Amino acid sequence: MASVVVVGAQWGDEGKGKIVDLLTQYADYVVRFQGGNNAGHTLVVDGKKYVFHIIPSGILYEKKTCAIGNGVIIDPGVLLTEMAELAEKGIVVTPKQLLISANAHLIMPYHQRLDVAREKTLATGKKIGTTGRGIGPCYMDKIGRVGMKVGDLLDMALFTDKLQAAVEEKNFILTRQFDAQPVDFDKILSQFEVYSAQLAPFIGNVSVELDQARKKGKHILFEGAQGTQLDVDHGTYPFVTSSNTTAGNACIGSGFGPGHINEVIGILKAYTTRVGEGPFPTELPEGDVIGDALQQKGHEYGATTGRRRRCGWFDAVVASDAVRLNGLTGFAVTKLDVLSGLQKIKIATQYRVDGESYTFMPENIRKAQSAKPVYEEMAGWEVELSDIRSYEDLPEQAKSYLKRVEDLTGVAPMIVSVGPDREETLLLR
Ligand code: 2SA
Ligand code: GDP
Ligand code: MG
Repeated sequence: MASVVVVGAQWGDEGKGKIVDLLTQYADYVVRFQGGNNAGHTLVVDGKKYVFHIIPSGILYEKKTCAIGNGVIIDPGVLLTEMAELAEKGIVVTPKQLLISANAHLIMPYHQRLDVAREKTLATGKKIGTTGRGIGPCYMDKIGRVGMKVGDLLDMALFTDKLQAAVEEKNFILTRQFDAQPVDFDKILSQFEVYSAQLAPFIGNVSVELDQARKKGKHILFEGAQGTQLDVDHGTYPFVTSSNTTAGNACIGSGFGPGHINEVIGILKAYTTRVGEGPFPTELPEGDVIGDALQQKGHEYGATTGRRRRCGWFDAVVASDAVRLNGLTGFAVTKLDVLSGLQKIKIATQYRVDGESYTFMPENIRKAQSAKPVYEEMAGWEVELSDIRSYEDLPEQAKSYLKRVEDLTGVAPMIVSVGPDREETLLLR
């Protein structure tokens, strides 16, 4: 296995959590490298469901180490709640099992307040549809060099000093620019003193740890969050998240050298979903019979916010973007079971925009918003797939569908998922 990166190939929620959990059996380390608790990664093991927002999806394996890299932003309250919920289920997360980078940034209460306040002021059509978890404002502070770091929790004099300046500035913006409530310095400080005591044993140097592990021949799995089209540089900007969701960031966001990555797996839903605002060329809008059927059969609701996910046909333009931007070496195709029962299945092979053909997502947001997909149609299949465990047993039409995805993107599926449970999986290589 060596070093493997797993990323979302579409707009997130492709089933990364499930596939990372599955692959963890071959790994020694599972590492988150970007995003924060905007992510919602769902795992189902023996019928039991777990949703992780900030803890890596490898945590269910007692003998593996999970790491949260420098590229992640952490809301300590959410992290501690997630740990407490796991403890209630009998899984006690120890510092041996979870290492948090001192260089990761902290999502502060004012970040969340700013996120919500900014969204409120944006007009319809301009709203991003964020998760309201403070992601954008936190990354703004990081890039603006005024962020609060996890490592600051180990030096409360430094923390207090930085917090004072931050609260002063943020309260000015909250009250003057957004007409929102200010935050309370003393309250934040006392809350973070508690977090400091609780999290201190988990804080360390992820980059050094991973390098030592690599030299000992350990296997490292990098777990992406969100998806390729939500990448702040390469996605449908400004309708993106505020981090790089593509595979290159596995290295930057953990301090692991690019020369040591061996494989990049793209998680690809057999149809497309998007939650939040922004372009979605193959969308079957709410009210469309097939779109609604996919939404219901696929239980397409946000794993963090509970929002209804928009659904649409498979988009080979989006999948090909993911192949190029991530250097994908394989796909894990998920939720193939959701397509059962459709007489015809459509695949978008290119877009038409202002009389021109596009085989990649147009960079111009107006063009991306007006892109009209060109479809080809394939035969569907009736049989339900969730009990199937080998590729050979799939209906011929499902095999043709997978083959067509491979031909259109140049990358072969290596895993096919036919249900949420760890067991409901076909390994192709
Ligand atoms: P943010 O909060 O600043 O990152 O939002 C910016 C855009 O990024 C989208 N985004 C997501 N898209 C899919 N899944 C995500 N995680 C949750 C899930 C989402 C949920 O697993 O379902 O519960 O709603 C995720 N996180 C961020 C977001 O919708 C905005 O379009
Ligand atoms: P992630 O953010 O990429 O980890 O994905 P989410 O957890 O947000 O959303 C994926 C949803 O699909 C979860 O509810 C999973 O349990 C579920 N899921 C994953 N793979 C499959 C599959 O092959 N079939 C079905 N029916 N559900 C799946
Ligand atoms: Mg998700």
